[in-house]
Amino acid sequence: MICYLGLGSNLGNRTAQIDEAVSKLNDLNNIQVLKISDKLETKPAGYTEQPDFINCVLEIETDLDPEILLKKILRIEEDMGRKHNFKWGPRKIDIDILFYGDQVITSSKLIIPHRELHKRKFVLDSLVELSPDFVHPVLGKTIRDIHGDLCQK
Ligand code: PH2
Ligand code: MG
Ligand code: MG
Repeated sequence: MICYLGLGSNLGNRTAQIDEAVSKLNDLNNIQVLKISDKLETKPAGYTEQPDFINCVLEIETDLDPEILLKKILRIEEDMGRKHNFKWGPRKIDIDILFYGDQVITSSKLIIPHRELHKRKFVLDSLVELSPDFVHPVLGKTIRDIHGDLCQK
């Protein structure tokens, strides 16, 4: 399955932590990192009283089920010293599943596609670089069009 992951960091050595997360993901047996977007420095969205982020998006190939993929991701976030203090607060590393192929998943643990991605320029700027023709399975629009809509607002 082709999946897209959003990575972000706004505490500590942000770029090094993004790189470390990419290699930890790629080191897992069932994940191959296929593409890495440019790393962008971005202003915090949502809760704005926190440092700027470094963000990027990965395209990966995996045969892990979404719940297992999530467990592996949470394990990497924990290993890298992320403290789950408060929603949308500062963090050393955040790894979000943006898309899991064209699957739509709404469980108590997992919502895919990521709920906020179509509103977040920092995600769409990187997604459009990797995969402009990818169709959002809920909105039925390409990343190019969603990005274009957001930039016009
Ligand atoms: N993540 C958030 C909240 N706000 N803003 C930016 N620029 N980048 C992020 O990764 C980010 C954010 C919650 O996960
Ligand atoms: Mg996030
Ligand atoms: Mg997260």
